[in-house]
Amino acid sequence: MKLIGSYTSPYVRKISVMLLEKGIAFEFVNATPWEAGSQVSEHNPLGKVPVLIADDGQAWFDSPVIAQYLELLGIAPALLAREPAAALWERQIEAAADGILDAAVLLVRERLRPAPQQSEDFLLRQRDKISRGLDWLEQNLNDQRIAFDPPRLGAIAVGSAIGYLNFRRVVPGWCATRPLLVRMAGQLFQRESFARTEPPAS
Ligand SMILES: N[C@@H](CCC(=O)N[C@@H](CS)C(=O)NCC(=O)O)C(=O)O
Repeated sequence: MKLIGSYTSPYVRKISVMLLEKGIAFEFVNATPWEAGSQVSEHNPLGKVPVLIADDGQAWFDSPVIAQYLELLGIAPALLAREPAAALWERQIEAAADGILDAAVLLVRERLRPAPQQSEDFLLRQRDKISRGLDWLEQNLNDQRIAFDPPRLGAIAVGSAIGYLNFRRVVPGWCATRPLLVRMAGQLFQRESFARTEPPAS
């Protein structure tokens, strides 16, 4: 099995953590989708990472589909509940974490543009999505609706999202009012799977 991606991508991290938690051996193929001539679009027409190349040669994207594929292999531990409604809720948490990431990645890309070309409205819109998404996660942690010890898919997605917010300093101070998320992230980051997939210092 091959995972094509970059070490700084939080979506790739989510899949790497899943593979490590399940003890599935894989080859990591480092590819930066933003570079001209990147091989990523040969496997994913959308030109995005992660892409998983299964042992039968099938290329799978994007990360929620890859997550589902890995679960279908039936390798323990299961990271989605067997019960359909509980599994759907797990996917909802994943969608919230991925949505926070979508906004964070857009915000980071916008900030790379020359200052006069950056749109304050656009930046504000993304910050609002991140902030509301984090509040939603905090509330659901408070309601004990997010399992993270041991983590399942939702918690793995949340850990990957928080790791990216910290890594890119997207919304400094996010932790000041969200103690449950801070505690959850602290606990997740102690796991070997998260320690081994930390984004490189840049
Ligand atoms: N929804 C996709 C998002 C993946 C994504 O946006 N990956 C970024 C890297 S963090 C990427 O490859 N961007 C390249 C591009 O948008 O052209 C997933 O969950 O896999």
